[in-house]
Amino acid sequence: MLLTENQLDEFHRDGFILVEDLFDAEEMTTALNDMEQIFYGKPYAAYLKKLDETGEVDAVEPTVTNVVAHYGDTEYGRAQFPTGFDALDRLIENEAYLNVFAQCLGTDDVSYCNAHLFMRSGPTDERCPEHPWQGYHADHGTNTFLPLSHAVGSFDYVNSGVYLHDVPDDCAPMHVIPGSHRQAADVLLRGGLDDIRKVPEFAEPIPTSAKAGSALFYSSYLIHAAVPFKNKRKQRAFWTLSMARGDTSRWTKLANPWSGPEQQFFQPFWEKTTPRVRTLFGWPKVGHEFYTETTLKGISHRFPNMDLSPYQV
Ligand SMILES: O=C(O)CCC(=O)C(=O)O
Ligand SMILES: [Fe+2]
Repeated sequence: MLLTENQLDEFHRDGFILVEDLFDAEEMTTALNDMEQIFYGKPYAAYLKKLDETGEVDAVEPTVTNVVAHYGDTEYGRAQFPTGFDALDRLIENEAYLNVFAQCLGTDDVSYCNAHLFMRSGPTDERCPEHPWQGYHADHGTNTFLPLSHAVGSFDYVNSGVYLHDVPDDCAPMHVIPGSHRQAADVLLRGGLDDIRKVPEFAEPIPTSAKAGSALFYSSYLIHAAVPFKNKRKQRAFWTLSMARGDTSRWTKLANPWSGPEQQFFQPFWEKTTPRVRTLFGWPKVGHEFYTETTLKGISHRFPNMDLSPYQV
C-alpha cells in the first residue's frame, strides 16, 4: 500500500496524516494484550477490577534507570524497543507501514531514531496540562540537538503512532495544529508556546481520533499536545516509531541500538527481523558489496541465529 498523491499533499500541507487499515485487527489485539502485560502485569480489565475493588491502583509510567537515554522500563517489562514481545516488535516489519514512512520522508534511505510503547492510562494519567491552551510543543528535541528550521522535508524527521485499539474522542486523542510544522521555528523563537491563544497564526487544534490498525504520521516540527481523558476508565496504547532521512542520520537519532547495554536486546531482534528492517539501523542493503564470504562468516559468528541466505553472494 502507498499513500495517494492527495494524501501525500495533505501530509506536506498539514504536517501529519492519519492512515487507516495499515495493520489488521487481530494483530492489534495480540499486540495490545502484550502491551498490557508490560504495563500492568495483567490485562487492563483485571487492573480496572482491582481499582474498583480497592479504590486504588499504582501508576504505570515506565521509569528511566539506564544511563542511555531511552523510555525505560515498567515494573513488568521493557517499554523501549525492542521489547522482546514479537507481536509488538514485529510491527516494524509491516511493508505497507514502511512504504508510507518512506513516502512521508521522501526517500527510501530511511534511518531508525527511536521506538517505544506509549501508554496513557486513564485512572492515573497525569500527562496533560490544566488548560486546553497549554502543553503545546514539538517533539523534535527527542532525537536531535539541532533547533527547528524552515527546512521542512529535510531537517525535520517523522514520528508515528500505531493505534492498537480504537481511540475515539473520549480516549485522549493527541491534538495537533494543522500546518504548524511550517510555523513552529518562528513561533518558538518569538517566545514560546505557553498559551496558543497568543499565536494568532495557528489553526484550531484537532483531535487525532482513529480506529484500531490506523497509524498517525507527523513531522517532528508539528505542534501538538496531550488532552485529558473524558472517560478516565479508558487507556490509550500506542506503539510509536520515529525515523529520519539517511542523510540526516548522523545528527538525528538516539544512539541506544549500538550501545553496550542495548545490544542484548538488539542482537536477538536483528537476528530475527527482515533485511529491510535491518537497513533502518544502518545495515547495508541486500546486494551491497559489503557482503562477501568473509563478512558473512564474521556476521554469523556475532549473530549466530541470523538467516544470512538473502545476503549470500
Ligand atoms: O499523549 C499525547 O496525546 C501527546 C503526548 C506528547 O505529546 C508527548 O509525550 O510528547
Ligand atoms: Fe509530544
